[in-house]
Amino acid sequence: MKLESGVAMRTIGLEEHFVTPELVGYGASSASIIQPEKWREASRRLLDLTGERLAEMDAAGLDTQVLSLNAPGIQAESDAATAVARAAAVNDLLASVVADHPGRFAGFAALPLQDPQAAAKELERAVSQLGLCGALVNAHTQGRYLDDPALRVVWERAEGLDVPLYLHPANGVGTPHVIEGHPELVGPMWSWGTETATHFLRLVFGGVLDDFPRAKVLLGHMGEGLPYMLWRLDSRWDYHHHHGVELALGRPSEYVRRNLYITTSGVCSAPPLLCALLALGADHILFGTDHPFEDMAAATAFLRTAPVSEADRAKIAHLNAERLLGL
Ligand code: GRE
Ligand code: ZN
Repeated sequence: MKLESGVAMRTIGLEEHFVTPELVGYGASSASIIQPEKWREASRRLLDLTGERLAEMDAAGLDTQVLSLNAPGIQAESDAATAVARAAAVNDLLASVVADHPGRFAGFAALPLQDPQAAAKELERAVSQLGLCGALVNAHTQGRYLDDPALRVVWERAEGLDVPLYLHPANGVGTPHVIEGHPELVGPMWSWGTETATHFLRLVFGGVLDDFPRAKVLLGHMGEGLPYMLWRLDSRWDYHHHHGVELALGRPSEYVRRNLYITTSGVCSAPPLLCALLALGADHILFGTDHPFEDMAAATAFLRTAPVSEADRAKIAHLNAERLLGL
């Protein structure tokens, strides 16, 4: 994108969704929570990979999209063998799109977590052979979150390959009692954020980040509220019953600062960005647009004009992504 000064700054978006004709059915749960005409439009744009999308990227000044399958994606498949086959196929497709458009696209793999060993192998193949730069996981997989002991093998592989796992929201299992009778609270406006922040906290309190201290976790939507909560997490952890849980680092905020990287996806607002900068530091904040659910040009305009230093803007726009994803 072009800065106010006229200087060009490479810009990389990390939450940039797509879907394929074979996999559109998995999006049914998202379809039910969006206004029908908005969903029709989003569905059309999700299916476009290199037409209108590239033109929109050019217009918005977005150089590179790190593509990911739209939520809930492969996670919604109930048959493990089908999940394994479809994840491999969609990762192959991603690799070919990336190869055909040098510099314009990178990709996060889809993982068939229904079969943990196969998911670990697919992550290895996606990174080592296909050149993808990590994986994106949409909330639970058939009720299982990433702190499940069976999924340690996936963290072991991610840590070994030094690639991040991006935890993206999706509908939870069932409806929390507090939300019952309020379906308008289900979705990206509210429940997805608490669901996904909680997913990260399961990794902290479930011991994943003690077992894999070099694991790198990405959250979108400015960290799903976590940067705002650090002091309170620590103060109340020091006060309340631990139920036998021990944290090697002592306090929950230590894991957020060490293992968490966040993106600006879907949040074009200075106060939460400044909070995240103060809470996590500029090295842990990356750019994302949440295409096609948010306006790409509005996202780059926000990045271009956000009240941060030019050094921090460069980290958020591209330097952190280049380092974290090896771009
Ligand atoms: C998103 O990724 O943010 C998203 C969806 C589906 C509907 C709305 C939305 O995946 O914001
Ligand atoms: Zn998204």
